[in-house]
Amino acid sequence: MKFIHIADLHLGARPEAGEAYTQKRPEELWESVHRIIQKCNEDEIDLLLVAGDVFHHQPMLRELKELDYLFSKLVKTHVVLIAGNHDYIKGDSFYKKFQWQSHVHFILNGEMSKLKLKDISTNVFGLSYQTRNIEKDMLAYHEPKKDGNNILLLHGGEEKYLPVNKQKLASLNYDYIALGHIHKPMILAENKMAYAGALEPIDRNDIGEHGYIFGEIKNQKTKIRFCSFAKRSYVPLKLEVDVSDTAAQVKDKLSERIQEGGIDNIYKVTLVGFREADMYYDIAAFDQFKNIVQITDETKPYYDFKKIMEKNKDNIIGLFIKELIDCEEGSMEYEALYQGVDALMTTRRNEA
Ligand SMILES: [Mn+2]
Repeated sequence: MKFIHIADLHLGARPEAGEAYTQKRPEELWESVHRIIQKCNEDEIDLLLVAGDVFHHQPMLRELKELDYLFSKLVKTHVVLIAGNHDYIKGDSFYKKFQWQSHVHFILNGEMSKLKLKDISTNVFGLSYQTRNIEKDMLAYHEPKKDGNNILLLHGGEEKYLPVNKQKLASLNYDYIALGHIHKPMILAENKMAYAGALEPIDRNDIGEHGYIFGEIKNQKTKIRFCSFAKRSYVPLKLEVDVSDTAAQVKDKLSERIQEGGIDNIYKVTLVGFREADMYYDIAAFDQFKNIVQITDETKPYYDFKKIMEKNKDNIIGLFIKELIDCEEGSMEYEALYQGVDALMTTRRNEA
């Protein structure tokens, strides 16, 4: 039995993705689901698990129709979905009465339920959020009966979002536990329990790779692995600036690094290192590919203490440096020297 486990599709979300991509991003979330469906067909997947937060908000009826249409392209794959905290089954939720195609199974129940898929001899256990939060651990931790493959589908696992005892969970005799809610993909128990992570990163904090979990249960043994699949990633990029760099040089260095990392990705840039004390960067101009969502300048002005001391023999700056210049680089005294000179030089620059 081959399965693909995805989670946190957040359809309907509008992730910030830089000037270049923000507009297309909502549609890309849908395209990714479409690509997963093609993948299911190519790899002859038996079961597609969707571990909650299918939609970013209460789904509209037309959105459910769109999704059901995409699922109609599946050739042999069953789909099992649950609602998470974002798309919980509100009183008037369209989820309640929606008629999915026969191979699409939405577990609407707020209590743990069992869905039997006879033709692939697999049971999927799960529940859907009926409210924005689930404060209590709702799991009974009873072992499923061994009448086929048993899979547990859950959304949450942290305070206010279905807190569960993960160790206890992993010790139960499920063949696989498919988790959603945490956007970072994480295998919590080898070949047993995993967060698929958001299929596509949804905001700038969803850094790193995103995709799905592929799994296979064969002779009562489960094997899983994470597969990278997202169209774009949020990439943290630390750029070391050299004291001899001009602003244009820094800009070129940054462009090079972004091209290496792929211009399709979205960047969170931090400039570090030392710059000339009177160097000025027009940070906005550094966003050449319009794919930077954050740029932080943590560079520090460089001071040649000896030179400054000699030029300031007769004033407080010179005297201050003289006091501390023999200290070891990296020591507390050195830090005091740097901070002191920086404060004095900044004051002087501002007065000039
Ligand atoms: Mn969630």
